[in-house]
Amino acid sequence: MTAKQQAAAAHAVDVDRFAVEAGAAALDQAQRTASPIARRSPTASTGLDSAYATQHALVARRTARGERIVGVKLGFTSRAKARQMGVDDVILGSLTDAMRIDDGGRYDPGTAIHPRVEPEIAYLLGPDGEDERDLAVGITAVAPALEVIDSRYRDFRFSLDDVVADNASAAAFAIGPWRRPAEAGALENRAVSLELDGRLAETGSTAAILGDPARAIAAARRLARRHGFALEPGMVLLAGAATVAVPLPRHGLVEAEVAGLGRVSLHVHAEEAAR
Ligand code: OOG
Ligand code: MG
Repeated sequence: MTAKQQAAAAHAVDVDRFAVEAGAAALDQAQRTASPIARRSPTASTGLDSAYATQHALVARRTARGERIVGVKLGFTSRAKARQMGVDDVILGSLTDAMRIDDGGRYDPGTAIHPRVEPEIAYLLGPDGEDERDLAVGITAVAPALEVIDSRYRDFRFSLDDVVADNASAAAFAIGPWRRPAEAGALENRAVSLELDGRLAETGSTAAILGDPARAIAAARRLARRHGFALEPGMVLLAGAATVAVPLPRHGLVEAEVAGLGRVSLHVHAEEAAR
């Protein structure tokens, strides 16, 4: 069995497949047409198991179209973010190659409904480690990152189940230069800034991410085991936002800096001809 099949087998949960597929189809359509939908109907099967099953079915639609899963993202590892969105639990979503923007590359906001951006830390996963007391175990590199999130729900409002089903609002991400963990040093309290066209939009600290972003690694492994994600060496882990998310402008330069780690940027530019 591949790691992926193992994760799926270990994770066979009893959910209403009809509700799961219907939810995934609606979210998929909302993302592809950049048109928001109402939150999941009150008659949809609810609960975290059903929400993760819906997310997996949603991502399976993308992989069936040729996208490849290249990593995972954590959501709500920062209290400020959780408070901003009115939820109180850490969640996991999948990242695909189609969501990846090169550092300094272009993002077309016209592909999203109401995109927001947030500064993050990215980890590159190595083989799973044995010693869980070592927070950074199984990590081969670390980098500053930008995440673009876009809820497929109207007004960017959702419950925890809703946002899990919606693949944790994942839309796009850019990763700055990778550094070896030993070279990067301890990351538990580094200044983080988010700039829009050179103007400071948000400042924060990596401490906002679970007190130390290295804790995100164990959190991701735990959620992955519990909810049927396969984590493989070479995958990216976005540890979660270090500040609240800010609305993405229609045009301009977005940059994040993590003190002593580096910078990452993306250019927001609408593809007028395509709209
Ligand atoms: C969910 C995604 C949260 C983070 O870094 O906390 C997230 C949302 O806020 O829509 O990506
Ligand atoms: Mg995020």
